This record gives sequence, C-alpha cells and structure tokens, in this order.
Amino acid sequence: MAASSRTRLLLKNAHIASLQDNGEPYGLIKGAIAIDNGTIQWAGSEDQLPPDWCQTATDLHICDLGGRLVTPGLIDCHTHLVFAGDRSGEFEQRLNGASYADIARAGGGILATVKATRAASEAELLDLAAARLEAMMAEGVTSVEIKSGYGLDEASEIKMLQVAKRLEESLPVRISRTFLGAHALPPEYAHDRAGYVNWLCQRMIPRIAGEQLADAVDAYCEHIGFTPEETRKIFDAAVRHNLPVKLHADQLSDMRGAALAAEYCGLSADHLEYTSVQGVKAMARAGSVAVLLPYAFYSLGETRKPPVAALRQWQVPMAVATDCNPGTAPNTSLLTCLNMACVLFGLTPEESLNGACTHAARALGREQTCGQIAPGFHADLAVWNVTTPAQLLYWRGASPLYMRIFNGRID
Ligand code: DI6
Ligand code: FE
Repeated sequence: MAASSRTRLLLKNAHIASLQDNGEPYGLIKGAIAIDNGTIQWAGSEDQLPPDWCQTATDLHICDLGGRLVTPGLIDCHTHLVFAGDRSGEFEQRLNGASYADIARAGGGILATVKATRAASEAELLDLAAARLEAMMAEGVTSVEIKSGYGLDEASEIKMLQVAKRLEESLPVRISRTFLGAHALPPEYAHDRAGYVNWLCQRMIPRIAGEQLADAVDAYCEHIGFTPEETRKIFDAAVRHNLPVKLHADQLSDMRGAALAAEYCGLSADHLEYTSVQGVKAMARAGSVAVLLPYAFYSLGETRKPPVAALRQWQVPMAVATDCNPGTAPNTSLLTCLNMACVLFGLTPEESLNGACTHAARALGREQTCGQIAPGFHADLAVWNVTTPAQLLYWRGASPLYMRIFNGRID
C-alpha cells in the first residue's frame, strides 16, 4: 500500500485508561496513542514517542484530545438485539402483580417476541436492530454480541443470524453471533421437548457450524427454559462441531448452571444470581467469565445478587453487559449498566470498566485483539468528555462520548 494512502493516526494529549497491567489503576497513561492501519502500534508518554511517529511526519493525522479520557471501545458481550414487537404490556402486567414466570407460562414472554420476530421481514428486523445498535454506538460501543433465539424455527433463526451479519456489514462495529435455539420451547414442539432438543442437536447446530452462522452456542437453563440434562445434550452437540458455549445460568434459581458451563470450558456463564461457591470455583478452574447483567436484575425487581465477593476471591473475571432484550432488559445503555454494576452489585468502577472491556472481550474469545489499549490490539476506542473513569461511571444522562474510533478510523 502506498504510504500516502495509509491511515496513520496520532492521538495526543490524552488521559488513557489502557486497562493494561502496568501497575497503575485502570492501566492509566498520560500521553499519546499511535495507530497504523487499524491497529494500535504504541501508547505512552509523549516524551517517549517513537522516532517514526515524530509529529512533523507528513503522512500523520494528529488529533489533540485536550486531556480527555480515552478508553477501549466498549464491548457489550450479551445482547438479544435482533427482535420485533413490543412487550410494554407485560411491564404493565408485572406491575399489576403478575410474575415474569407467570407471563411466560401463559404463552407471553419470550414466545410473544418469537411470534413478532417470525412475522417480521429481514429488512424490518434490520431497521429495528440498527436503531438499537446505533444507540449503543453513540455511547462508545465498538463490539456487540447478538444472540438468536426469537425465531425457534430454521428459517427464522437463520434470518436473525443473517440480520446480525448484515449489521456488521453496514455499520462500523464488530459483531459476535451466538446461536440460542434453546431459548424457549416453540409452539410446534409444545408437547415434544425431546424432539426439539434433538432437532437443535442434529439439524441446527451442524448447519450453524457448517455455514459459520454463529461463533458460539448458548442455552437458557432455567425452570422456565431448558433443564441441565437438555442443556448438556446441546453442549455436547456444540462441542462435536467445535463451537464454544456460554450459558444463561442461575438467574432465577440455582440450576448448577455455572458449574455446567464450566464443565464445557464455557466462554462465560451469565446472570449468576443464584450461583453457589462451588459454581464459582468451577468457573475459576475452567477460566470462564462471569457476565453480570444488572439491568435484568433491576428490571425484574430481584433481590438476590450474584456472588461478587466469591467471584473476586476466586479471581473469576467479571464482565458487565446490557442483556438488551424486550422482556427483562429493555435498555441499550451499557454505561447505565456499568453504573448499576457499581451501585447494585458493589463492583468498583475499575472492575466495572474492565467488565465492558478486557473481560467482555474474553467472554467473546476476542481477548487477544479487543478490550485494551496496547500494541497489536484493534484501534477501537472511545474518547470521552471527561478526564477520569470515575466521572464516566458515576453521572448518567446525555452520552459523554466525544469521539468514537473504529478500526483506526474516526467515526
Ligand atoms: N435473557 C434472556 O434470554 C431471557 N432473560 C434474560 O435475561 C428472556 C428474555 C425475554 O424475556 O425475552
Ligand atoms: Fe439474555
């Protein structure tokens, strides 16, 4: 490539929360970031700028950030962003006394969204999801995981995963796709649980793997979802087809989901409100990430909190995500969730920020390239109208984003 067409970018005069392990809180660096062709080459103090980044080089685009905070682009590692329909009526029902489980058993809940999502065209779903994704990006998000699971038949599940792919093609954002066929029992199989699980294992997972339609397999292991035995069958099929697993685990009851995900070396186990210390220890041994979803906890008015002290004690990395979905987490604001993880679950601001960067990247298997400001990482960055990470997490309201950089390019 000719030197003149290269995109060399030097961000200077910044407070950088690199999240590198450099002995400083947040891996803080006061200085500059050098970016070449979408990749971070260097981050450090300006008086140590490498010679080829001298500020008179003609091919260099220099951006003075005026002392602003720069963090890695935020990563939302658990969302159900692609769906149609509206469930505000259920919000009303719950506030009039019905429980989430009552509504689900009566055919509402996930199945209400399945009906609307099946009926929507790919173009309609794309428009709806793009609007949600743009709201996330306006708060500095550069990577998002998107699950299927509101189709529950072959064409509709694949439609959802295609929409997720088209989002990545049309917007400056990285998308990880997760197959969540085991989200609810579809009406066609209402009296044949085993038949549905077999269909997932024998038809869907091989196709998903063969056509590279998803990067991982998830299941909703809950008394209103799938049992641990059913989940095990689904995970066995995923492993046979070389797909990593993650799990909706122990949100409403202790199903020993965390330990189950760990047994399959899951990328993550998510929710974890009812996870026992044994589950935490199993996750620590397996290297699985604990994905905390405070918006779902808040929205359902739950009181049982995830075992943060034990997760800390056993050094299980904690991620924080929105769980954006129309039932239990109608919200696109990851920053709000980071604030909630602090206020509701007692994470420190540093743990919380790591939860949307380093550890979120790991929950997606992207920890080598995303989630830190360090040489070799993608230049996915968020520049904020504040100077410290604490300022970023404590104040909620208008987006504090000043500038978003994706793959080395300023949006
Ligand atoms: N994630 C999910 O998939 C379910 N709950 C959660 O936290 C159900 C989402 C829904 O009600 O549509
Ligand atoms: Fe979820």
